[in-house]
Amino acid sequence: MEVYDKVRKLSEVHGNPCTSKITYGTAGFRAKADTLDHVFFRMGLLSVLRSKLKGATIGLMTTASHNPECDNGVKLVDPMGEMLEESWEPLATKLANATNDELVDVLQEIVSSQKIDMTAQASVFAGKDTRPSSEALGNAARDGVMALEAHFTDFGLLTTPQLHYMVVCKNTHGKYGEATQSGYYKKLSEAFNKIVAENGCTGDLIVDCANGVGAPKLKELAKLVSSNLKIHVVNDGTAGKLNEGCGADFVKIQQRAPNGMELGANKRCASYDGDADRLIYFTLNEKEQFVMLDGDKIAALIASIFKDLLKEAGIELEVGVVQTAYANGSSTNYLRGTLLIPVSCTKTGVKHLHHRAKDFDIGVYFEANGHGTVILKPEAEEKIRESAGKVEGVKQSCVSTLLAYIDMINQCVGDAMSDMLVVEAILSTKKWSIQDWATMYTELPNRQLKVKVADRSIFKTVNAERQLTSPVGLQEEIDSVVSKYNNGRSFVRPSGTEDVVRVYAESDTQEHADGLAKEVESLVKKFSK
Ligand code: NG1
Ligand code: ZN
Repeated sequence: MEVYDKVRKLSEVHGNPCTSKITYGTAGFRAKADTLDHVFFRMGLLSVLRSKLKGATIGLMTTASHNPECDNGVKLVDPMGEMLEESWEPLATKLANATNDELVDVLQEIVSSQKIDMTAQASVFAGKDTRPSSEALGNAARDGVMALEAHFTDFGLLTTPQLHYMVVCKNTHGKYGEATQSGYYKKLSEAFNKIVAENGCTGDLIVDCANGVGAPKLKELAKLVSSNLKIHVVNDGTAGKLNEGCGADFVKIQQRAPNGMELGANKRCASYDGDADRLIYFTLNEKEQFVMLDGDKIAALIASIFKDLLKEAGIELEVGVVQTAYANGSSTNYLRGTLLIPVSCTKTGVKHLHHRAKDFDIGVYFEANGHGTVILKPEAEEKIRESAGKVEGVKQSCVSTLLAYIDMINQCVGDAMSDMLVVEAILSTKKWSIQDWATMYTELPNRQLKVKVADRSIFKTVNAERQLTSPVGLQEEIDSVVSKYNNGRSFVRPSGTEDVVRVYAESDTQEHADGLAKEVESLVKKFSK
């Protein structure tokens, strides 16, 4: 049977009910799970076209990250572990929304506009999170891949960053590592153990896995680092619901501990999100107050260790940090003013941060919500590797520590497990408690709100999403409200993943940050009518 006939036949099984339009956004497609069957089938098809075009393996991840359990989503991973190239997002949207009758025409249109050789080989790697709907949706994607007669490798349950890792390992023919789960755990744990064994056991760490896929995966990793770090997994999916009252997003937004966790002064606690690509730390201080260490603080910790190690090793490379507008103002000031590290600001969405981080020899990028990693220019990595054979003594040990950090980092994408080991290793080398880390700088109190509006597309932003150009007149009113607050800063942007407008506000006290957020929320409502 001709492949397009196969597509037609299977598209009857995975038909588009044409009840709503869906858009490929920052996090791929995300919606209620029971509306997505045809979308998954079609993303299976699209991943094959992309694979044929690139002559490389493409990743397909089934997850809706921190969204509620009833949602699901799909995103494609490009050959070097990056998010799907932006120019393909409209193609994905068009294919997902085509009627059943239009499907093959749209597919052929993509083949001809992208000049895809349909006789080329194709391979797709798939992974999924623990949502009840993930299995069936993953199978719909598999049907799409099979319809176009491509090679399909199903890894089953994986964290999002693990899938990115597998794709890169495969496409670099093992140079980045072995494309297996055991290869992943081995690479990370060996690097961690190497650094930490010299400094002694770092004690206990309690990790809330959001009742998601991070739980079984972290339990595997924990076994391999147990002599140097005691990891206790809570919210492991055996009792609670995914992302309900737990997980990195809950902790960050609610600014409080997740369910199922007992805090204590100086006790190290952390939360992952539902697909384990975000990481947030928290603890209680001596006054029993909740203290959160978010993506900004993780970035500051990692950037500082890289800067120190490079200096001690006598290697000249520039370390820079990339943030978004959600970064706390104190973190930006601390990085620039105290650590003397350059900071760039981009639009929300990791693909923007990842791209900008390439401007630096060593680019540390994190969203405040705990999603981020470190990337090195190949020349920078080479320079560090080369210096290993040329220096001695303390310098030599700094270079070998740097190389261990490089092995521990998942350069493909933000990775909660990898970032967590990096943080733990740094605390161990610096002999810092979580409280020492927390006092690197003090955050300005802040508040994030979601506002439901009739049409969020009327909100248009510029200047890395820090200012609005539409609705006309709203920005001026926000500016005027902000000017009344000490250290006030606030901005408004439409969410790319939820049907809401987000308001962010910070000021000198929590009361003021809350007040500013409320005032801006009222303005948003006023201009949405
Ligand atoms: P939106 O919904 O566009 O704000 C959220 C996060 C992003 C990013 C994406 C993808 C915030 C404020 N926004 O995007 O940083 O992580 O989800 O999951 O945290
Ligand atoms: Zn996530």
